[in-house]
Amino acid sequence: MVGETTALSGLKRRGFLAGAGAVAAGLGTTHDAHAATAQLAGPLVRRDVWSLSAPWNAYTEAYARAVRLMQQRDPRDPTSWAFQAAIHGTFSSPEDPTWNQCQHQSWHFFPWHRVYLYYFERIVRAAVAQIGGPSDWALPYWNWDRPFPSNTLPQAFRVPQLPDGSENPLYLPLRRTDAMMAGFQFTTRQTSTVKAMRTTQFATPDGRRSFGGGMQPVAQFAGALGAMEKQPHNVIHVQIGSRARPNCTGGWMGVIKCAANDPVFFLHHANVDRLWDVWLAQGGGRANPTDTAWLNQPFTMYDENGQPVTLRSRDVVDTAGQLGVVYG
Ligand SMILES: [Cu+2]
Repeated sequence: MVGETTALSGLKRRGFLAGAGAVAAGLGTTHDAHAATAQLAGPLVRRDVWSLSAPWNAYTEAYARAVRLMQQRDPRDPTSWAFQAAIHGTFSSPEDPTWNQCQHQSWHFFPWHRVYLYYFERIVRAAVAQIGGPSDWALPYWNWDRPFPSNTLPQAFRVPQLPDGSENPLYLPLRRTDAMMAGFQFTTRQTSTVKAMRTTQFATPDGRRSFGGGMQPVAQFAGALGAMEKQPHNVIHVQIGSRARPNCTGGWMGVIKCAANDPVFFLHHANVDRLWDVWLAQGGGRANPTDTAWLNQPFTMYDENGQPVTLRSRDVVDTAGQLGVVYG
C-alpha cells in the first residue's frame, strides 16, 4: 500500500539525515516522495515572508513563476494549479474523487492541511526547479500576528507586475477590499492567537475548549470547530475574501470551495501549521491525540510526479523529523 510505503520512507529519511549516505541507496526502493528533500543537506526552511525583502526576493519571485507555470498546466493534471486548489475545494463538476477533501470543523483540520501543504510545496518546488529557481525553495509563511508591516498582506501579493514587467499571478484585485490590496492592517483583535494558545486539549468530543477541533469522523465540514481554526484562521480568511458576495467575486479566500485558488492561502496556512508546533511547544500537558481514529486516518494527495500518495496523521506529527521541514 502506498500509505505504508510513504510512512516507511519517512522513517528511512530520518536515518538518512542522521548522516549515512549509504542509506541513500535504500531510498530507491521506497516511494520517492521523500527522496528530493533527502538530497538536500539539511531540512527545508519555511521562512517568514516579511523577513524577506519585499516585494521580490528569490523565494517570492520563484513562487510567482511556479504558480504561473502550474496555472498553464492542464486542469486534469494533478500538479496543475486548478487541480491543487480543487483538492481543497471547488464548485467545478464533474467532480474528481480527490476533490473537495479539505477537513474543517474537526480534529482532522490540522493534519489534513499539513499533508496538503506538504505535497503542494513539493509540487511547487519541482516547478521552481524547472524554471531554475532556488533548490531549497520552501513555502514562506505569513505571520499576521505581528506588528506592522507583518499584519498587512505581503507585498508580493499586491503588486501587479513581476520585476521583468510581466503579469504577477499572485496579484488578485478581487480580494475583498481595495484597502486589503493597499495595505489594510489587521487589528490585534483579528489576529490574536491568545485564546487558542491557552487551550490545553488538542481535541474534545464536541470541539469546545479544544485547540484542534471535535473528535469527528472525516467530513469536509464536520461541525465541531477548534479554537485556532475559528480565530484567527477563519477571521483572516473572511477578511481577505468576503463570504458575502456570490461566486467568490469578493475574493476567493472567504469561501472554502474557492480559497485555495488564491496563492496567499498557502502562506496563511503555513502559519496556521506553524502555530500547531508552537502550541505543542508550550508544554503544560499539551499533546497530540493518541486515539488510533486520529493517528491512523489516511489522507491522499498527489506528489510532484502526479502520483497518488497517502500519509496518515501519525506520519506528519513531527514536521522536522518526518517531513524534513522547519520554520525559520
Ligand atoms: Cu484555511
